[in-house]
Amino acid sequence: MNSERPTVIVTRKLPEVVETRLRELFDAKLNLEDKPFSRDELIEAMKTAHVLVPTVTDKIDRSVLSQAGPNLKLIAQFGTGVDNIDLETARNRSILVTNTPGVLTEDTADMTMALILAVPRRLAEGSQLLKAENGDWAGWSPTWMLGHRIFGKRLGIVGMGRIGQAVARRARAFGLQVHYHNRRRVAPEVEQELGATYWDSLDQMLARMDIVSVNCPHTPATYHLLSARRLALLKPSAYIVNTARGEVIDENALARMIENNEIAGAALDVFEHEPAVNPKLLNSDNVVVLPHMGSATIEGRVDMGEKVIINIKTFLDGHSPPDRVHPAMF
Ligand code: 8YV
Repeated sequence: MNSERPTVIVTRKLPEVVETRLRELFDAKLNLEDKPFSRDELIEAMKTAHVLVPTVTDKIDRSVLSQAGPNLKLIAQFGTGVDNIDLETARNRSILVTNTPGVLTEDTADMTMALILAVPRRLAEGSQLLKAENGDWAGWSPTWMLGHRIFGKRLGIVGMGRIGQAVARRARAFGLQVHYHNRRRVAPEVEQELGATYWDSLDQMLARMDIVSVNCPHTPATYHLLSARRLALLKPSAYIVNTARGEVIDENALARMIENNEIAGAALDVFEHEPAVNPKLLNSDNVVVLPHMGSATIEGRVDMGEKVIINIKTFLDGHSPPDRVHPAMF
């Protein structure tokens, strides 16, 4: 170990340009094979690092944090969501937590829009069918593969933060009517720009939407926000899209509703017990599933890495890092 430079332990493989820079700046311990850390490996890293760079797949709970060594002063999360970290315990142990907000907003909103289109217009089904025909497609028919129109439908956005607003902007261009529920109503000029209607009552909004998009963070307050009771308020013709966190939806309840045709479909990029996915969701034609790809662009991942580096660098230089996470915000 180079004792002059702080030890920065990175739990997953990052884009090469990010790893190169981390190596230049710090005594960086990288995970070139990208094998997820076991709990013991994570604890070992917490004991030796000055800075830990974890991501969504690392569960940094109270008991892991309680074994952190005296050197660990910063957890610089590679990602915006920090629901894998016990923020209260980190604060009590004077360990600062930073994240990477902003740089993955547009990519995640693009993926959300793609999923809003995917199920009503049967994108995945059509592609699968054609590939299965293996060149023997019988040809077009006026009544084959009919889906549902997007234009003019009501989209209910749950969580009108950066990503929710970026989704609303796209949805408007597709002729969707934008509705939203948020802890706080957004500024009137933002509502006006987005043509968005605010619903104080999530229950009432859910009951009236054609498509619901989940775009809020997972926090203790949003865990199972879309509970079995709330999901039952949806119209049987409604679709649900989730690019936020699986835990916001009661996944078992949703899977049951899909199985019983109590909802028209779902498009899910995230799951409650990742990497496990409820098999009922995998076996349904009207569910599109993606393996947590919302921010998966090379540009986005490089920008996230750059943010991680800036957060570490400013902190180690004795300044306040730009993306500090305050437990009260979550
Ligand atoms: C990332 C995300 O892929 O940043 C987030 O919160 O959900 C994703 O877009 C991943 O979670 C990085 O931690």
